[in-house]
Order: sequence, then C-alpha cells, then structure tokens
Amino acid sequence: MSHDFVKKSLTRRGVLKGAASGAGAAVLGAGAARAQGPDPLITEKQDWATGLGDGVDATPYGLPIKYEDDVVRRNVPWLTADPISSINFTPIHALDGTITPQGCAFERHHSGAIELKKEDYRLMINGLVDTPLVFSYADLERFPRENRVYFCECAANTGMEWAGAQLNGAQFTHGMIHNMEYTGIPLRTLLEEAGLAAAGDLKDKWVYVEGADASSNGRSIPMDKALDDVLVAFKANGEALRKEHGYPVRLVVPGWEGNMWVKWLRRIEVTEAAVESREETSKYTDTLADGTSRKWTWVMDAKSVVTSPSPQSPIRHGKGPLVITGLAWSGRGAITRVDVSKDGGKTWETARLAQEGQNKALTRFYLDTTWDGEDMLLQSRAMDETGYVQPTKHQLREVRGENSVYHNNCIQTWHVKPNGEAENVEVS
Ligand SMILES: Nc1nc2c(c(=O)[nH]1)N[C@H]1C(S)=C(S)[C@@H](COP(=O)(O)O)O[C@H]1N2
Ligand SMILES: [Mo]
Repeated sequence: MSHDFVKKSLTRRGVLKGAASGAGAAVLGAGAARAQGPDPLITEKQDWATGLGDGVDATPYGLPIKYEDDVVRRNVPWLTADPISSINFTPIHALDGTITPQGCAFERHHSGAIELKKEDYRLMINGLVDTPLVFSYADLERFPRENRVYFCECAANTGMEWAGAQLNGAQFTHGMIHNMEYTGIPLRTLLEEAGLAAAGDLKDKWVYVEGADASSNGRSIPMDKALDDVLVAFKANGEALRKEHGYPVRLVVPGWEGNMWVKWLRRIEVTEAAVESREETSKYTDTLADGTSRKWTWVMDAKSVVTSPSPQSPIRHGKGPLVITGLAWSGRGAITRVDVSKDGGKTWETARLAQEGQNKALTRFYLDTTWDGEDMLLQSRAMDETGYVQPTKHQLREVRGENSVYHNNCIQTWHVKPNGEAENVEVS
C-alpha cells in the first residue's frame, strides 16, 4: 500500500469535490487535499469523454458493470456434500445501505431451486378451515397487498464459529442474511378467506406450511404468529422473486429463522398441533451445554457485524479519516443502538444509525472515525427495542456450550492490522 497512491487518490477527491469550498479539505484532514502535481485524469482528455457509450438497448435487463464482478455470492464447498442441498453467502462486505439486491442474496435449498411457472402455480389451504381453498397465482393478485422490508437470516448463519474463529470474511461468517422489500398478502387475509371458525379456539392451533420442491421443507408455525405479520409474498425489491428465492410465491416470516420462510409455497394446513417435521426436530434444534436440546427457537435474536473494514474489505488507505460500517438486526423489533469497539470490547463508542431502526429489518450503522494505523480489535454490539443486548461469544457459550450450530448471535471480532488487513479472531 504505497503512500503515494493514497495522496494521489485523495487529491483527486479533493479536486472533484471542490477543495475550493473548503468542505472537502475539512473531511480529508489538513494537507490531504493539496495538489500533488498534474493528474492525467484531470489534465488529459479521456476515451469515455470523446467516444460514444452503449445504446439504451445494450442491456434490456442490466447486470452490474464488469468492474464490480467480485460482488457475488460465494459458497464454502466443504460445508455441504454437494451444491444441491447447499448454501451460498451474500457479499455483505461489499454492499452498503440495507437492501440486498436479489442477484447476490444468499440461497439455501434442500433439494435444489425449482422452476415453477406462474400458470402452474397452486396454493392450497386445508385442514381446520371452513372451506378448503386452492388459489392460482392470478387469484392471489386480486387480494389487497402490502409492502414491507424484512431481513431473512438462516439459523445456521455464523454457525461455523462456535468452537473458534473459522472463516475469514464477513460474507462467510455472517452472509446467510438478506433484506428485501416484499410485496405480498398478509397470511391472515388468506386464512380468513378460508374461514377459521372450524378451527375453534385459535389459541393453540398451528399452520403447517410446505413448499413445492422435493424437500417440501415443511414447518409448523403457531397461529398467533401466522395471524400477526406473516406475508405470502410474490415480489421482492419491486420485481418478481428470483427462482432461487421461491418464484413465484414464498412465505415471509418476519424476525423468525430463515428455514420457516418456505419457498415455492404450495400448501398451508391449519392443524391441531405442530407437525414436528424433520426441519423442526432433528434440524434447527439447538444443542445445549448439558447435551439436551432446546426446541423451537424461532426468533432471531439481536445481532450485528462490522462489514468494513473486514477480512475481505481491508483498509486500503493510510492514516486519517476512516469509515467503519456494518449491519445490525433483531427478530424482536427495531434496533435502537449499535456500539463499536476498537479494543476488543474494553471501550465502546456509539455508532450513527443511517436511519432509525426498522421493525425486523437490517439497520446500517457508521462510525466516522480517525485511524492512526494502530492495531484494532473491531467489534460491534447491537441493542434492540426490548432492551436486549447482543452477547459476547463467552456469554453465549455459558448458556449454549460449544456443540451448538444454530442461533449464534455473538459479538464478532476482526483484528485490523497496521497494514490495513483484517482477520477473523476471537478475544477472551
Ligand atoms: N421450499 C423450500 N423452502 C425453503 C428452503 C428449501 O430448501 N425449500 N430452505 C429454507 C432455508 S433453510 C432458508 S435459510 C431460507 C433461505 O431463503 P433464500 O434461499 O431465499 O435465501 O429458505 C427456506 N425455505
Ligand atoms: Mo436455513
């Protein structure tokens, strides 16, 4: 990392952003915006300013420019036996804001992503309802719909980190998460259409939801959640769901573990009791320190991670202004505060939330700070509207032992070195 380059790039910024106004200089620090000699990007005519660009029809559906082709989903081949029943990870280290573009939002499927046409789509509601119903996609489009932003986190996110620091990158340690604006119909609306009187007292009733793929990924959801904020969604970020996210219709179960967000949703059965399917017994159950298993931990507790700097997003500039940024979320509601530590949790500074925390959605935080090239043990700690504080790894292990996989929401540490590189570490 040459100091020359640093000065050069800052010079360019200073010139373009108007060093004359003084504002740029104030941000960059005294001297940083001073000219370092002629910059060909400023003094010479460039190709892009003299020739013509692409016509409007070159990319009827656009992809990111080629210079961004490293901002992609990645998998960890050794994690699963094959790529069909597998997982890949959102490049959270390279994104900003809160909305995850569908094209790089993590995928998790148990029997592969299926191709299901809207015309072939059917959704059945049966079981303890007055009138069992079957909806086509066109039927669903005629119900009043809502737009809501939610995060979806796989319960296995950060699951490899229980025993010690494992994977070197926020994408791999925390990338089983995405955050999208869903368009959908409240599940309550469809259940009421089928009539719930036949179910009697709803207090102890359940809905069993399953997908059209071979795995079916069946899950039981208690009725109070089903009637609360669950959506039957058919659009994400304004456009149709991608195949891999459940086209044409998926379930959105705000704040609860990703496994319950059934894709290619085909059936909703109102039941007397939980079905106790594979996905809610032998899988997605937490092994505790004493060897017993804790079942049904649906809610994703408050969690956060610094996305930059991080192992895949090292500091590429010298001393001076540094933007530390990351994501925070809680399945219990809104994030109210995020603290950042540079010394492994000894001292904390309160970060700036880009926007007030939203209900069960990602919150972006920033710490606009100064870096003097010192070693940092970077951490972030989230708090939510219930007063819950994200635990340290040590605190979590006291309750859960070391044999857990799911629901690891502990504080993450990155060791940022004087050369700007960062590494996944654990502090005691
Ligand atoms: N039908 C079906 N739904 C499914 C799955 C599946 O394999 N089949 N995987 C589940 C799991 S474990 C997770 S974490 C989320 C992931 O959603 P995504 O692939 O859109 O990221 O979908 C859930 N819904
Ligand atoms: Mo999952």
